[in-house]
Amino acid sequence: MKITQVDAIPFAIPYRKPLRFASGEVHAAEHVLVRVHTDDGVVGVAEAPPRPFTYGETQAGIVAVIDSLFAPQVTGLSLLEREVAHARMARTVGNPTAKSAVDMAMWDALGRSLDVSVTELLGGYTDRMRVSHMLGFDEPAAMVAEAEKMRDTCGITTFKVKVGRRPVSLDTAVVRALREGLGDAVELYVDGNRGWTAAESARAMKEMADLDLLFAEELCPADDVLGRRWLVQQLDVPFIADESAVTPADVTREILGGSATAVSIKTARTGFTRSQRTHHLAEGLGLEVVMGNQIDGQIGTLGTVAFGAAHALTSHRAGELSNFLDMSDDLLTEPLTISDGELAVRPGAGLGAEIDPDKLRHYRQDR
Ligand code: MUC
Ligand code: MG
Repeated sequence: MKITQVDAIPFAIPYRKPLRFASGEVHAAEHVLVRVHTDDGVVGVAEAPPRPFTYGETQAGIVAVIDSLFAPQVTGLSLLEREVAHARMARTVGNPTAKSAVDMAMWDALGRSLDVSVTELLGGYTDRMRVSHMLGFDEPAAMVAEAEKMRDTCGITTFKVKVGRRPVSLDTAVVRALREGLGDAVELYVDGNRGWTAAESARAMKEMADLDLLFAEELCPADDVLGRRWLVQQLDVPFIADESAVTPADVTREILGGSATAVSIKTARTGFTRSQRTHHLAEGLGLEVVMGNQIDGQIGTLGTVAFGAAHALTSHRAGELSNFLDMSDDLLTEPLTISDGELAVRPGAGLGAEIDPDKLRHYRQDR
């Protein structure tokens, strides 16, 4: 189970339609496939999605930091020495999705070596999760039509609505149209990606007070320390810290400071090893957890559902597992499917991600 090689392969797959939100937009999945090879001939895989608008990483930067720093640091280690791998990678600040992809590929390789799934290795609580679908910026009618399509074709009944535009009525009108169009049976929550000020957020939440929202996420920047605390104290729904709470220390600071009351766990940025720490912290603090989406492809989504399904707390709420539906293709031999509003963990060893060699040849950008 010794690591002999780590590959970082850039690839690009266009989106059918761009996803737009307050901090940015995505037109193509320009991600990095990470492969960890062992001396037994096992290959673990994971996917790193560069999100410059959230973490400052780029596709070229992820390839470079893995090739030049992380690959040499983990080569020669056993798959069971993940703490050593993390201690070494931690010498480099930042680069959360690059570190996480190395971590998840190590877990995938470990699962394959032991012939057990990653979900079983992590906790084995269940084998599926309810799915929450993310609705990017558009006209109200188009966003309602997309939600109806997701409900009718995939059985999805939980929707995260991107907000954070100005004037706030642009977004509150969408949420109202969704509630009126889809009725009381669906769950709705909003994510501002720091687009509003605290005062705008408070006004918007008042306007939506009758719309039975489940959560509000990252409506204004955490750096507006007093404003955000003021906002969170007056809400009657949990306020999720997403991009403001990547590390357990960030979560502690946001929660104890009164600037958030729930947390989003994204395996794309904390892998499995560090997501475990956030999960345990959330359990200890009594926080709601939502398994978030870093606009993942199918390999990344397998990572999210593998972790989410592994524990009671992380599988309680619908997980954000459907962004890959907006991509025109993917790298897996067998595409993921969402039915009856659920996504199942792939049966079999590791994450169950089998890469189609023809697709990889077609979409990779390094040759
Ligand atoms: C989300 O939950 O915010 C958009 C930006 C980002 O960092 O993640 C996505 C989804
Ligand atoms: Mg978010």
